[in-house]
Amino acid sequence: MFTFLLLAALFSVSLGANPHGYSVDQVAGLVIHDLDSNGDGQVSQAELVQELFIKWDSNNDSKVSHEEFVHHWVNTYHDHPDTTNTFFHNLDTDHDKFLTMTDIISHLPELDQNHDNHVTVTEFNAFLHVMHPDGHGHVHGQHVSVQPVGK
Ligand SMILES: *[C@@H]1O[C@H](CO)[C@@H](O)[C@H](O)[C@H]1NC(C)=O
Ligand SMILES: [Ca+2]
Ligand SMILES: [Ca+2]
Ligand SMILES: [Ca+2]
Repeated sequence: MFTFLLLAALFSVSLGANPHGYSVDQVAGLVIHDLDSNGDGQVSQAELVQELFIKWDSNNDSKVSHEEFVHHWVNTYHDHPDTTNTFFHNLDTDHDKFLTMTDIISHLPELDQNHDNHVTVTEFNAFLHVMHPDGHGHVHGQHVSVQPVGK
């Protein structure tokens, strides 16, 4: 049993997979549940902004730093720190090491594919599969290309 656990731990570290064994689909469900403050099963832009820039912003500078993001994501969703680093890098479209409204706006076409100002579980799931290294949508060493809105 111990050997099995040790091997399982080594295996998951080498793959950068979630140490608790959560799949990307499961994490997407957990994230939506946390972001959906009014419980209608969808995440509005207001709910997304409130969660990120109030709850995840430990030093209250209205930006989510790399450290704030990794700390919150790893603690809440039990993801591997290396995987989370890559995920943050993919989310940080302008590569300033902060998640700001600029990054969120650039992801909106993918997050909210039918443009109704809400992100459904299905939409978030698809988004996470593109952005998250365990979703197999990311080729190592390449950035996922996203077209910013209004530029
Ligand atoms: C940030 O704001 C929250 C809520 O207003 C407060 O509890 C917390 O102490 C603040 N943190 C810092 C570092 O200012
Ligand atoms: Ca909601
Ligand atoms: Ca901050
Ligand atoms: Ca940024």
